[in-house]
Amino acid sequence: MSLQERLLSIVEKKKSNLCVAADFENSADVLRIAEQVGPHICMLKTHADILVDFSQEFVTSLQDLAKKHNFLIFEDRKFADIGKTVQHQYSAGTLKISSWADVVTVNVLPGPGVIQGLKAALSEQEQRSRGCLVIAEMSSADNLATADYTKHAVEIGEAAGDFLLGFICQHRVSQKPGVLHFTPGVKLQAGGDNLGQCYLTPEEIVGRRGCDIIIVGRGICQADCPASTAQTYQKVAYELYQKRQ
Ligand code: 5BU
Repeated sequence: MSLQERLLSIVEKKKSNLCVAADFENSADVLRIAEQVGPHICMLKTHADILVDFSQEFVTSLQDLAKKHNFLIFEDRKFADIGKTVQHQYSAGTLKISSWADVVTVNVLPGPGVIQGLKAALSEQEQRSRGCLVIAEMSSADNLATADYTKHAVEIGEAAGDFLLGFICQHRVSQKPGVLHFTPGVKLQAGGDNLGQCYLTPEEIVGRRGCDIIIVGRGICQADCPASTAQTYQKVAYELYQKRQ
């Protein structure tokens, strides 16, 4: 089963196109949220470089939760260097991301070599079970992803074959069959934070703009009850997604 097929089967089985962004400094908090929202998500997104106590034990516990609740692990690393450097950043260092993350994000500003660098870190078998999301657009105010940049990012992503799981974007950017659209900057109420983040609603993102997977961080993690809030996002987003199928 390809990674695309794996994700889509989780989406269908769990009736969830929700990815929760677990942005915490302590691994215990990431694990706690993963346990709470696990039944309601298709993916859990991490920023492992935020953690003050990253460890192999954390990775093992996260993988156990991913198995228990059936979700993919998505490290939002935003690789953005020459291929050779990215190859090492992906597989080596203290994080050894390629050993535990099913999915990673990549900025294609350096050109196609950045994706070749990621692939070079993996065996052929690993390449089939891992994938990348190319950042085609961002949710932050006044970002530099112009329409022209987005068009080129999509071309580079589409040329990556099966290693491309999809795009990070604010609207549907690719017509290629099987390519998925993942969108951060989502909250039940549109708005923003004080550092440039811009939020749109699931209705806008999934319903009108045709994106597939919503990525929600603070809207769920800072709620009084993350589990029931995740369930609300799950229900709203999946209904909109299903209506489109
Ligand atoms: P929030 O708490 O829902 O605002 O978190 C959004 C997450 O998505 C956070 O981890 C960001 O790093 C990530 N993100 C984003 O917000 N906007 C983007 O364009 C990209 C990633 Br790419």
